[in-house]
Amino acid sequence: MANAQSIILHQYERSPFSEKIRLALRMKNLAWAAVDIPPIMPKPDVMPLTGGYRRTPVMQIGADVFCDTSIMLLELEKRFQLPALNLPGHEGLARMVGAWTDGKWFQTSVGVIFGGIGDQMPKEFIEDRTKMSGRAFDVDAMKAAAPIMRDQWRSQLLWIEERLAGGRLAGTGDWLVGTKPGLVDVHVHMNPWFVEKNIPDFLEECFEAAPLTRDWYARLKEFKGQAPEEISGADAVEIAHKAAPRLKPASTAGDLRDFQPGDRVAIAPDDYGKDWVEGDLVIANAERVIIARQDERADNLHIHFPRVGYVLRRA
Ligand SMILES: N[C@@H](CCC(=O)N[C@@H](CS)C(=O)NCC(=O)O)C(=O)O
Repeated sequence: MANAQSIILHQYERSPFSEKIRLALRMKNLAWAAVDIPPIMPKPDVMPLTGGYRRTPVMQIGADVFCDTSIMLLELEKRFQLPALNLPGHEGLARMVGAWTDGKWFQTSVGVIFGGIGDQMPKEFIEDRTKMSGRAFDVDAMKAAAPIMRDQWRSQLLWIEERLAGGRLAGTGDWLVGTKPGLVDVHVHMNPWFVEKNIPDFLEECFEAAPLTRDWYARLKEFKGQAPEEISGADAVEIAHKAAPRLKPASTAGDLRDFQPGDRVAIAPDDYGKDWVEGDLVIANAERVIIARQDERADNLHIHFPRVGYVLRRA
């Protein structure tokens, strides 16, 4: 039974960012619990845990809540060191690659996919994504741009082919960095997976020009991992309620903006889904921000965000 030590992933099947974490969990062969959450608002059993952050996935361990896949990967590597994904050669580079896979390449995938199947999406989904991004989720415009997006998408896939060919030529291994798969592979896997789930023929067409990438992608599928324990959102909130956040000395040492522990602050993504989460600052450093919050249902929580990609301000 899931408890205060369990990794709980609040996610849904078709979410590519959730798949990124699921792949990391499979590669690390970790036990985990899954809460199936709605792909659109409202998310009544997520909000008590995140204080307003609405994006998917959210990871929870007891009363510690992790918003954004980049902080989730960091935490998984810290808490569960073996087998490591932050292998020699991946340090730093993984996050640089992640900024591209989660940013530009992901936006290209969105263009390709919704330019292809956007008119099958329910009205509620389109309204939700318009609200989340702050601009029209314009399926007709995406349809018109789809041919351009497709060539942009394949060109980015060919960067992977080039990397794999380089590794092969140098004899340094057939993963993106070296002889074992690690965090860089985890980041890159997400976009081909997202396309495969929605328009598999297009992925196959791109693989024709990228045979090493096809092979690399197939090898990543061989990680079977563990099937998650399915739990309800209400159970997850209850687990948080019964747990306490992991003790960490409050610190803002070296902060460039002079934030102090205990400051009342608010934090939000800088790109989309810009919902402010308010709380008391516990830690702010170059890597992460932790804020403490109290919720009626979940009680005391520490909510973790990466520093990059999030705006921190005094509330
Ligand atoms: N930078 C975020 C991006 C997450 C993201 O964009 N997730 C998509 C789904 S895969 C999302 O939140 N869509 C709206 C929703 O699920 O409510 C992360 O790495 O976690």
